[in-house]
Amino acid sequence: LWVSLFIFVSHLQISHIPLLSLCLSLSLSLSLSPIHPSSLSEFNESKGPCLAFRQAASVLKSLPSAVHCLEAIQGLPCLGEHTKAVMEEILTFGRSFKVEEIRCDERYQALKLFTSVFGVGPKTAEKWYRRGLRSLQEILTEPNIQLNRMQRAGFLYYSDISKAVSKAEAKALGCIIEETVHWIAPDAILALTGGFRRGKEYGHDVDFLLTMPEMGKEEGLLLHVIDRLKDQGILLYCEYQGSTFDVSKLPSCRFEDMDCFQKCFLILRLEQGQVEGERGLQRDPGDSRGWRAVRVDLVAPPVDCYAFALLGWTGSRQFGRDLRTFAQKERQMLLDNHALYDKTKKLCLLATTEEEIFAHLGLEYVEPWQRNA
Ligand code: 8DG
Ligand code: MN
Ligand code: MN
Repeated sequence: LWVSLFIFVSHLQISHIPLLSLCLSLSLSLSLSPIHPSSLSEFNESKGPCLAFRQAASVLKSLPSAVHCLEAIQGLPCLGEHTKAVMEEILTFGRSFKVEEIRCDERYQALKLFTSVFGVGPKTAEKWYRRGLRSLQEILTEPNIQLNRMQRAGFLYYSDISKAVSKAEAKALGCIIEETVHWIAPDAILALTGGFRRGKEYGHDVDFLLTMPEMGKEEGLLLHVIDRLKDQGILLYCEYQGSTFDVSKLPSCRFEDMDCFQKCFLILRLEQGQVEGERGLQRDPGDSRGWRAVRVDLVAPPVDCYAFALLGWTGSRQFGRDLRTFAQKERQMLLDNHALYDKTKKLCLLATTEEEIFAHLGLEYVEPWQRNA
């Protein structure tokens, strides 16, 4: 959401104001405030303001040139009254006062800060805010606060994992994961997913999908990989989730990007010497450690779901959302990370590649780099 709102305003090409935080505040504030009935009508169907802003950002992002006046966006879809009001303010005054007001809001600032910690979601952030806590230091020194394991790791590696991961760092991690996976199972199938598969220069983590060519063989793989990373001394944190996959529950009607695959959320230690272009370099003069902590996600679907999982985990979130909506509304099909179900034919359509999924949907293949909606 934040990124898309940033994109939304950045397409107005006004660079002298702190656009990112401006957008963050408006989006978060709107997402947290109860939706007034009158504002509901501004947004198609039951989508909240958050989703509406994301869609608006996506539309503006796809335009061939910058928007300099509101007339230029006439007739475009997904641009509601709220979006237009923000755009108008920015085009007229160079900034949005409503957004600035929210940006200065104490609650907004605290929630934004707290949720920036790995393992802290909106509920925990809200709880801490209600207890009068306002800074990370206060959280750490408050005796009555019990952090879970994930949050402790989040605080411990806070400065590293809140720094963007570069393409070179993602590549270096890709080599480590590939070596580890193939050392365990030479025939394992491994793919980079997430933002880096879409060609992004920076990301908040690095995502991978792994499976085995033979059904069921993937089951012990992920735990082996985790053990091997531990043996190499590079596993700083691991949150493992076993598979909750139940074939009898297909087709899924969840209609979101959650899935039941075996997965793990890791924090790995990446040596600077392993990153191309950074050999012998010291990224931060005050930092002589020579390594950084990086967030890595590994997902291990069974091979018959591989193409669907690849499509889902490649994202972007907005692209996935739009594709699922298209499947349902235009094709009467249910698409998720596991399968594609044809409601008319009452059967699951098989696919071993993403190309086949697009073909089932009657769409031309969309390359990963074109999925940055
Ligand atoms: P970033 O890391 O560069 O910030 O962006 P990203 O790579 O696009 O986002 P991500 O949060 O790492 O997630 C990668 C994609 O995976 C994203 O488009 C949404 C999708 N996805 C699923 N299921 C799940 C899930 O359970 N958790 C997360 N975090 N992402 C999921 O399909
Ligand atoms: Mn990612
Ligand atoms: Mn991820």
